[in-house]
Amino acid sequence: MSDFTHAILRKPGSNFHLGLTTSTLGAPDFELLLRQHEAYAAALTGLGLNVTILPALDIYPDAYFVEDAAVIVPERAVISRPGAATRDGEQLAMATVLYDLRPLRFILKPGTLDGGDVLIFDRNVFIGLSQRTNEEGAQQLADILQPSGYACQTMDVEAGLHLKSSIAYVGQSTLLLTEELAQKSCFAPFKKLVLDADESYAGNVLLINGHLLIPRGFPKTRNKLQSLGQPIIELDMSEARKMDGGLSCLSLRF
Ligand code: CIR
Repeated sequence: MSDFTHAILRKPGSNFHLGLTTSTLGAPDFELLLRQHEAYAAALTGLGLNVTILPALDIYPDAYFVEDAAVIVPERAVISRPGAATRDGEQLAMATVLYDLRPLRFILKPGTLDGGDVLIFDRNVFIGLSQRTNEEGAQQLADILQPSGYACQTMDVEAGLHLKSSIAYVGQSTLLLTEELAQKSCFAPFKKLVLDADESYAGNVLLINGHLLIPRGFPKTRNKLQSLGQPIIELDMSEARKMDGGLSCLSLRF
């Protein structure tokens, strides 16, 4: 899926620094995060998307990483069940937003699933088993999507927070991915652009309506992506990165 008409974002709250992170990049700056978030929203608007920005949800400091709360396909929205205890509840706030937009299904206990572990393009669904997504959650998602014609495969996430920390679909049957993921047999049918190890953060990019949104500051990845001939938009992601977030995490696109 790369043609979208809508995106849902949530404004970061001023207590966002209380969110989960493993980063050692230093203390994040709230004002700068807000500016980067606004630039992100403006980029999506500029690509023709109708962008909804939900208000900050202070009881869940990670809630602006809305991608984790749901998986949206044309047929339905699957409300996730976050694997991190401090995030469990964000999905219910998102369910109230998606209720009018799609028939809802829910990942249920003991399943856990974060949207960041779900890579969907065309009718392919790759689900990462991570610290956040367990086998039960992955199986529930597969059971929900397979009847609509989605081919679902699961794999272990051996590095990074989520599967999509290390892989993105960039169009033209091509994946941008780490060397480690490039070895997996499930990705054999696709063309590959392999990330340099020192630019692995740039594995989280977005293909939206024929344009690639990429994080600023990763010149080797930018050069690789230029070979595809699609317009590239660079966005500053320094502050979300300090909270283990990437470009895809900041929106739900559909
Ligand atoms: C967390 O650890 O859950 C947040 N601080 C970051 C979530 C990033 N989301 C994503 O990659 N989809």
